[in-house]
Amino acid sequence: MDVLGTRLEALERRVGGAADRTGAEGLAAQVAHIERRLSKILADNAALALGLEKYEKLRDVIEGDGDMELQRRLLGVDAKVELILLNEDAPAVLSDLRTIHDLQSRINQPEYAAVAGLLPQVCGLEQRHGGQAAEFRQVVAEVSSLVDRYHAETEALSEMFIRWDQALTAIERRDVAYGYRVPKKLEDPDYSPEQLQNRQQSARLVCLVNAFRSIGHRATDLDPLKLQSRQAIPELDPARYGIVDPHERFDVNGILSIAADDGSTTATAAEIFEALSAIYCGHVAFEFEHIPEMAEKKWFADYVESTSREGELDAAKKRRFHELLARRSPAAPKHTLTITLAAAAVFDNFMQKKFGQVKRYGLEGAESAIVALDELFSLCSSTGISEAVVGMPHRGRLNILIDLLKYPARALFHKLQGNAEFPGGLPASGDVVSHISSSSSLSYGSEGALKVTMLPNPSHLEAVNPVAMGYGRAKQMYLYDHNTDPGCALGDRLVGVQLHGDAAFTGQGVVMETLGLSNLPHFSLGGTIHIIVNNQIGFTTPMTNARSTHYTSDVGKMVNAPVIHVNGDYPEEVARAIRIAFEYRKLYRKDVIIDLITFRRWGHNELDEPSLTQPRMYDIIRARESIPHLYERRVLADNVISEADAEATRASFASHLEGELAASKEYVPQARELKGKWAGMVVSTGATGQMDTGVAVDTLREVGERSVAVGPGFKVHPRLVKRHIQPRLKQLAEGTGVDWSTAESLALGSLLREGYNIRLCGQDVGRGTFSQRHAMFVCQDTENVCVPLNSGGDGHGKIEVVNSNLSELAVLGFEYGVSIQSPTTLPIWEAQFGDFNNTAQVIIDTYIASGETKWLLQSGLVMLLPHGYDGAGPDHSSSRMERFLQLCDTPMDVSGNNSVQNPNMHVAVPTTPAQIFHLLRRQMVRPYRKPLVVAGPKTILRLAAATSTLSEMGPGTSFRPVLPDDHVTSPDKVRRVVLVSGKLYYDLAKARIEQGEGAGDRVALVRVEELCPFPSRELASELARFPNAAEVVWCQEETMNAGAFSFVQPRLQSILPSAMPIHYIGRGPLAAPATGVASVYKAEQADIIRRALTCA
Ligand SMILES: Cc1ncc(C[n+]2csc(CCOP(=O)(O)OP(=O)(O)O)c2C)c(N)n1
Ligand SMILES: [Mg+2]
Repeated sequence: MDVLGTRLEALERRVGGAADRTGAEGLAAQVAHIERRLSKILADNAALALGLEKYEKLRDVIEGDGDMELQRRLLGVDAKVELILLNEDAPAVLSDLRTIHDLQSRINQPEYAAVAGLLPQVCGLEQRHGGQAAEFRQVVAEVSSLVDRYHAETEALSEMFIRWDQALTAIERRDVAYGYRVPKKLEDPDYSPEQLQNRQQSARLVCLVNAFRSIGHRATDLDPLKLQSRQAIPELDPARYGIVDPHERFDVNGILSIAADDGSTTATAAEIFEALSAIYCGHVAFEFEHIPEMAEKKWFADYVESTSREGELDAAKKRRFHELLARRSPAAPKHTLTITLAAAAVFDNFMQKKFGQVKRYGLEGAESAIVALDELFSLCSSTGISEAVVGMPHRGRLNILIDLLKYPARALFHKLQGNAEFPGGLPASGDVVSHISSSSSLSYGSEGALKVTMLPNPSHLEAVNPVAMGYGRAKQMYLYDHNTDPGCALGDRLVGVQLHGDAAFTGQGVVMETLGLSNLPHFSLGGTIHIIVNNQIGFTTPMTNARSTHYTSDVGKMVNAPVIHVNGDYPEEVARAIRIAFEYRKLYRKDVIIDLITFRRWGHNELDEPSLTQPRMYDIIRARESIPHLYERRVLADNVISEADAEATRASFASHLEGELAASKEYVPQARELKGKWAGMVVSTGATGQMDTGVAVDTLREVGERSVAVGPGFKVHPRLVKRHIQPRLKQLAEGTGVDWSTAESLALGSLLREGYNIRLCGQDVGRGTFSQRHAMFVCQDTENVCVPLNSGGDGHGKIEVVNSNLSELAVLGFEYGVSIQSPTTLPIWEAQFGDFNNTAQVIIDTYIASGETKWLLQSGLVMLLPHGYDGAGPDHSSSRMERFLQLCDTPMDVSGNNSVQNPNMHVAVPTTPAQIFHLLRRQMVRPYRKPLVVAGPKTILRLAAATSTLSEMGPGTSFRPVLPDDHVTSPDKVRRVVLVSGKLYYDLAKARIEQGEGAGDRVALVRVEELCPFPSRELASELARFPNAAEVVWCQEETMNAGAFSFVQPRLQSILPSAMPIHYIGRGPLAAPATGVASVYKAEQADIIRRALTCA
């Protein structure tokens, strides 16, 4: 065969092959395949129901177009993917789709259609002209070029489909339940081939640059006290890498981002060394080499190198870098810094003079922290962020509140004069000034306003961290749910800010736990900016004793957060550190840490004498100039301001403070307004009594059926179909035998139906520790997750089912943060076993139990704590309800007027499914929010005797704090009333039946289902049913020093006739909650039951 013939054959093969792969038919087949997969995702993912509607509408429009069948289908696919994108941040898929559209429409162009028709013509020409005709050559050339283009484009199309397919598979495999948000993922930029070649050729320089990037921070000037001296680091010596001639020229392209003004990338060894020292060993230092992602590391190095500060290189380069810096993020004008710092100094002096005996935990020595925040807030407002949520400790809090957050100084002075921070008549005890919170709207020039919320904090350092995260997340979810921009990614609108003390950051475990939440899908905020106000001391503890790590910030490396150390003496550098951190977070939506190295001018507080323990450190501190003065000298020298300006700034602020002090005498505190999302809520008085929390039975059936319904193609595990779904449907159909898990899902589903949102969080809560809940199903084919309760549609709330990481302290703090943010979200935290709540004790004591009393902040948080003695040993038996009861502020005497109680939290021990149904609903239906602690069930989750009917949850029903003994037919015969809480009731009831008539008739078993508030009226009326009862027994399976006994006894006594004794029947006192010996457990349990039922 001649050459042309061979070529023709090859052309034909290529056309055929390309058409097979991705020609019109192949394309249609692939589209159909992807359509099917998307339909499945849509059907499986109830959260997308809303979007589905939008898609249907869109399809109607496209269908009107008729003949463009393939395009219509592609558009349909596109719409579906966009729906996923509403919940799934996967812009790469969308951009692929756009490319597919482009390619596809080009393939549909007539020139491609002609390809097939041309080929026979070509063959005919060959036959007719024997391969000689010029016309023939021309046609072959045309066809050849067309086929080449077709081939190239179909190849690209084919690649698109592969990538797209992979992206879809990734989406399908993820937990796509409501609330899941994929962290922002960026392309991995690699070096160009030329850069790689340059790196190979200049390997010596690569080594030197790497050394500066990874350990340059050890050779920096970071310490304002110069206690830590600069170290000579051998690895930073160019000679070590064979770079000995300072004049040797290198091309830095792909090695170091210090291009000259004219774009030239060559520099001498000396210039490079100078640049590296300036960038990496100045007053700012970086740690980013530990970041595992190559792209992030590369970005970080490029950014800090190319935006390196003025004065480090020659004038031309300075101009270039200044321009770059200003373009990326406007530099803080010098005079702004001066005013802020001067204000801080004035405030501190003023406070010292007027309130010399007050512990302010002032910022002196770390004034740059204000600059840091100011720069951060101004960057936020210039980049579309509308909310900042700040968690911070005592240090400098008052300065920041007054100087930056517009907290009214008169309110502070009023409080400092010994007055309350809230109006009289409110159920609040207040808090110290170093825990004050605020919410203010800041505006920076013409940029949008930024709302800054500083949360109240307890004394327990760092405990606020997870609370601030939870609060921010709840706000963020609200912004998303009400956002019309589907492309809105995590962190676009809200930034988390945490300030830390150096000693606390290294010492407190909650820091590690909270950092551990930062990149988890249901917890992430899209990056928190951490600022460690590192004054190199914690109370009297020097850093050598405060941490085992080299840097204060080292714990941040557990989440691979980059760290920027900065010398607090240089406010402009501090602002630069913030800009870098801000840019990093903006791009990668992850946490970043600024280690702001400062000092503490006074003692731990202003009344302490620091020289008792740190005489040499304080010699240095006393001898040195303050940061505001230092900086003022610098800007005066630069002629940025005049001395008169500086004085005027100070005088004006001082006179403002004097005015505020005068106004504080007349200041009348305002109550925290229940507005916005809290509008309609009231401050509880305890007078609401029991509310109707029942729901129409038909509605319950509908909700119950929905709670186990999955889309077509979603393969639920057969065991669950048999043991969970079918029994639930049967219970709903029959209206009886409703078990715990069903009742719980009816409560949740009915609340969702009423528009409330729910966050159900804890370890393995989706399935449930005892494999009882199954709020989420996992497809056995794809591992896709489905939360059936989210398929409610318009007007329904959403449930975010959060299988948390193995943390209690941070996770509970997080959920508390959610609870104080939104009254329309029901946050439920479940401990794996009840006893694990004790690792979160700080959150319970300082927030849940006392938050409303201290700060008038309401919380509707529910804690579900599996509890009950079943021989599981000392730890898993008890949720330690005694500790919660001890924290309750309900009175000991609950007779008469005291029977109306308004305690700080509610503690319940429900024993029937209907009871948990009502408890959960009550949390939302009532017009105020109170924490609810539930000592929950384990063995009775599946106990036939512990089931309910649907009618017990129907209209007109409510939670019953006392369940009367309905089995007693002759109340007159009752000689002993046994009061009991929890599952022990079922053991007693069973044994009583076994005893038969006689002994059994003489004992009534009354269940106390809510311990706090103590149900005095309900109990009194139940006790009154037994006129011949001679004694009341409190029976519990917990040990005598635990359980509810010590809480119940005085309160019960206050409603009983004084002659009526209260007997205790239960285990004796024991240091451990329960025995670990099975036979001992059994004997004890039998003995308790025998004694409780034995009466004269
Ligand atoms: C959990 C906890 N433990 C102990 C304390 C007591 N305490 C209050 S401040 C402080 C020192 C804090 O040092 P650092 O974190 O460096 O902050 P700084 O006061 O130096 O700004 C200590 C030990 C506390 N408030 N919280
Ligand atoms: Mg400190």
